[in-house]
Amino acid sequence: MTTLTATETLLHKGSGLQVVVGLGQSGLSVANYLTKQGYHVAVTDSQPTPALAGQLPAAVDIRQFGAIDAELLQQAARIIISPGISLDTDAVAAARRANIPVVSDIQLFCEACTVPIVAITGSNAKSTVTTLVGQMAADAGVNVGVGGNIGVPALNLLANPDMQLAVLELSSFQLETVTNLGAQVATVLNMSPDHLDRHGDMLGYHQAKHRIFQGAKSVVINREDALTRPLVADNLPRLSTGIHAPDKGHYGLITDPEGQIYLARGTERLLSADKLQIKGRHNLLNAQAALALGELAGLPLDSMLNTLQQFTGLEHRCQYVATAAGLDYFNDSKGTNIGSTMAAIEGLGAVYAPKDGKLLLILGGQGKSQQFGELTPFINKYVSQVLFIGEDAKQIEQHLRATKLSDEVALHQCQTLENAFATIQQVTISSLSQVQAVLLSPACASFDQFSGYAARGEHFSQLVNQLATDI
Ligand code: UMA
Ligand code: ADP
Repeated sequence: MTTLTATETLLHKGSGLQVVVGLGQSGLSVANYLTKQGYHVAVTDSQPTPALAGQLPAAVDIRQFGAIDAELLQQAARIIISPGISLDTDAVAAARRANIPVVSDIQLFCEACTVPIVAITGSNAKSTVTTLVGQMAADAGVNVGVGGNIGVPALNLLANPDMQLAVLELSSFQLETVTNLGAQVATVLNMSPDHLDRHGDMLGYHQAKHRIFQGAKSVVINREDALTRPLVADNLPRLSTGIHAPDKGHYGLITDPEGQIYLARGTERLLSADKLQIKGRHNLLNAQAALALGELAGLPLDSMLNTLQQFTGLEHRCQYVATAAGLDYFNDSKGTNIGSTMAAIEGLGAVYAPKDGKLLLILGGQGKSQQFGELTPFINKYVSQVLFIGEDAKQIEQHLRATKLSDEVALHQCQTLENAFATIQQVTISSLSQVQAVLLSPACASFDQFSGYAARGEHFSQLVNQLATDI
């Protein structure tokens, strides 16, 4: 971070009250950053005693907890809103009506960042691709900062004065208040319904995601998903990814006459798919996206291909847990929307189908206004048992029943993961059961029953491991 002159500090102090709304990880990073810059900072949060309040810098002298303080917001020169808080929240909406600017921590970051930014969003695969690009850069000897929605607030990256490249995972929540991000390379990896309860509809969600392209110097798009293409700035350098053989210079897949699949750039075969430790067609797309982003950020191809072969994937994403009583158990707790669950069913289903095996799928939690009937074709093809848990379980069952669900798929209401495990034992005991694998890929948020997807995945893995040791 550049050191401020006394004049700059004075200017910041005189530029009015900066109100931080929400004191989670990003709110704390903003309070730290702005107080160091000499701004007058206030913080407000709905919780009476936010857990991070004790870590606030002493210079933050206005702390309004227990409700988002509408009067405080009206006194703001600028509001910095946390991603988890909707712009429609009454106090925030009133401040916007009063023409008070509302930005996210990402806006402060891009205004202060002097190194190139690789900006990554999408409905799914953000963390996987962000981690891969970050690792590719580090392996190529670049001093890289990796942050954003992935769990490290972006502003914290500025503490590294030697950073040469910033790789940011960005959510639609973070992007909806960002203007002119100016990334070296930006991508929307894929688009499927998610967070519709917050954005209203697909259009609102799409508009928020596409703010990532504002001011971008180059872009990566997914040829199979028209919603990933920027609507403006058509003349920018762009690379594309896809499941078919690519045009010259672009990324794709080439299948040889023996059926062997290769990651390819134009006609050049880069790497045989079986050299990757991450599996499934969706991961071949993720690998391509990372290569394309890396290329546009100036990373060397050979080094990127080495990184790809070492990468074992992230926890809670189609992760094999154990085999118990002849069933393979997979934890895809990060499958929190229908797009990710489709990818998981298709990816794993294609592994068991040639062995006449079917999947048992555990679905449910908070449904975020999605249309679960879109899962039906995937369930009909690869799944014989669906177990429902969580708050929206009944509604999800209704959605599936309202579509052309095959009579061969059995549905069970279980409420909790514990009950689901009892049901698994009942329904798979028969020698007629075709189930060979159990997949937790809930297509829902977990907050009705867990502190987050990681806690849900860990609980699932504990239940599996208990089962494996009991047998
Ligand atoms: N709060 C209120 N009023 C409200 C809602 C929340 O005051 O109506 C307060 C809470 O009391 C809490 C604070 O806001 O004190 C939490 O803020 P936050 O929900 O924005 O969470 P942060 O801790 O700041 O974490 C955020 C991202 N969280 C969300 O977008 C929900 C983290 O992404 C991100 O890693 C972090 O910033 C650093 O950039 C998490 C996430 O779940 C992983 N993201 C969603 C997703 O991936 O689907 C978008
Ligand atoms: P995000 O950060 O966008 O949530 P993750 O990399 O954490 O993405 O993966 C989230 C979920 O999406 C996991 O269930 C994972 O298996 C699934 N997934 C990964 N890549 C893809 C893809 N290309 N398309 C659809 N789903 C995917």
